[in-house]
Amino acid sequence: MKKIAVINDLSGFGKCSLTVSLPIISALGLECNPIPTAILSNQTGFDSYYCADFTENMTSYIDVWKQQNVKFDAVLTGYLASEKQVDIILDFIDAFGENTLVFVDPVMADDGVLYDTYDKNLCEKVKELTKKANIITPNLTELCILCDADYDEIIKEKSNDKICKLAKSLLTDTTKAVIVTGIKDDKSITNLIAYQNGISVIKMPLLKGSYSGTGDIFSSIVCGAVVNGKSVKEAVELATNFIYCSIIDTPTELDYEPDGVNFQKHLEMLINAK
Ligand code: PXL
Repeated sequence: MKKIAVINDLSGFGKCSLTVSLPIISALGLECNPIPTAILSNQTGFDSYYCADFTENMTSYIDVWKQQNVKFDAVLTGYLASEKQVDIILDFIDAFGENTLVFVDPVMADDGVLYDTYDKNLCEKVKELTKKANIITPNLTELCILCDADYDEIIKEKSNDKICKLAKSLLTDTTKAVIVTGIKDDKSITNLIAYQNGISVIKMPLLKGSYSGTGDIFSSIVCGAVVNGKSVKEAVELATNFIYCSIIDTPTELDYEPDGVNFQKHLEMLINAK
């Protein structure tokens, strides 16, 4: 069975990070091998949380995998708890990275605001990590951080051309696709894929509110579907549809739903996509 090493946190509530990667990657018929970056009572968007940083344990954990000679078809990274974790991940990619696709979700911020445990220095390290990635999946805020662009200006201008230029500026010989998520206008939400030789635009009707974990669901589906042989565009279409159906299934009165989306009954969509 193909394997994906997922380096992300384990949050008890919030339907995000490893608690979504495990069922989603499994539903896609793949083995999800987790490396926790932190263990939290719940994700940091709740009023309070407890976070146990796993940095000091990660190397011993990975060393055992090195001795076991395992191979991965892909590595997917997400939420990081310290700058040192980037060095640990870079070493992991060097050790396991031959013929392994590297997906970096540069988790740092959303809606123009950094997540609670992120600061400028950690963002600089995330930038370093994205340079090793074959595919990156920033939301619009994270794209602006990666490109040193002004988020407020980008939101005001609402220019897909400008967003596209920023995304293309991150393409390299290593980074073959930049997928920018969550570009909103009055009626729709767009995911834009920038490749060396063009772009693809995947649109969905805009639904009210924002939800924890949708970025993690997105990166898990895109990574798993690409490992299963789908094109990046097909993978993004699958992820976009899955999230749309899951949000519709999540009744909330809140502008921001920290408990995430009810994705469970839609896993069938992923099982059948194999
Ligand atoms: O989904 C992003 C994310 C992942 N993990 C943790 C978070 C967040 C966003 O707030 O707090 C712990």
